[in-house]
Amino acid sequence: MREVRHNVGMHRANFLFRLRRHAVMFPLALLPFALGGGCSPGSADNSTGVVTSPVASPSASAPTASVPGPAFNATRAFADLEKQVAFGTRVPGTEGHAKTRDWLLEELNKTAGNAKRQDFTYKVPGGPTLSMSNIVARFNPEAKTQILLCAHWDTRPTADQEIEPDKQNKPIPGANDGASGVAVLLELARKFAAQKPNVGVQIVLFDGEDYGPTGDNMYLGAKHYAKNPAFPKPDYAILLDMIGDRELSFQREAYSDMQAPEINDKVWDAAEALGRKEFLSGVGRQITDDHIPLQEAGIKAIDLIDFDYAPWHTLDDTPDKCSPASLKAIGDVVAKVVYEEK
Ligand code: 1BN
Ligand code: ZN
Repeated sequence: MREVRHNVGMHRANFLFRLRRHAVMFPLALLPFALGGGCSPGSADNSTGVVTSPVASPSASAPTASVPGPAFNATRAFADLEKQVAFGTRVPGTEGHAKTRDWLLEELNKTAGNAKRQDFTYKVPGGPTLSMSNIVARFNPEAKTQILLCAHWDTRPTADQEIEPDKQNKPIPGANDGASGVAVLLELARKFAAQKPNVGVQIVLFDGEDYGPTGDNMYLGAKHYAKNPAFPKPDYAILLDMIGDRELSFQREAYSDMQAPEINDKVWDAAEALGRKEFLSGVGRQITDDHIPLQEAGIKAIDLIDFDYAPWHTLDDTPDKCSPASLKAIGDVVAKVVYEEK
């Protein structure tokens, strides 16, 4: 069994040790709830307002070949990834952080129309008190079924996986680790605004996920949200983290599969129906992430994460390591799950 918890000393060579392609079984009792530690372009039928995106389905077991709703615009999503990186590093207390926060609020207001900042502070042990903000917005508040979609928007202050000591204290660009999940959610919000799903969608962009250096000072926005939810308890939550890798492929995250296997099933079934080969069978590593505080608050929560990413927590986590196709793979699968809920 492999567990991935934050470890400043974890060497990149160690990180690159790839065991993740193998399925691993985890006994439920071992769930550690302690936080210390090829799609063609879409076609539009303007008479009905319904737009579908045909998807190539190479798998023989792929009966469904369309994604409900307007086409996921991968070019626009990737531009949103690049825009976040262009703001600079999104470390709490920096100019890039404040500018990105304001832009996220503005962008989500264009689609949901009700975006809000959920401000909170975090006192760094022996250091300053930092101002942080989760950004929240929702679609269909009146719907009975509610789904929470989330990602973190902050970036790590220290490139602790760099080999050269001089680089280890510098902040990471966070193209994949930070900007990718947010980019997908901003584009999904445009879809939901253009064609309403049957269910309610709560979008929460968490701050302070990657502050660190250890688990005690990470997942800060998710911990705050779990104690101070802006919206009623959702039926389930899907977290997107590090899903922009241009070589995207990942298994079910292990803690997700222990606490909410049926939600993983929904996602992997949608991926299979779309012929999405990025979604591998089997269960991978245990990764502590923003879904854990949600799980601890009693919300069924899964993390879609491709942790097999060589530039993780280095200065090389830049847009060229990511791709529009990867954002679309995730966006299409999550859209299918959301639009097919009743
Ligand atoms: C994900 C992206 N995480 C940090 N940046 C959470 C994590 C923490 C993943 C420790 C692996 C180890
Ligand atoms: Zn990180």
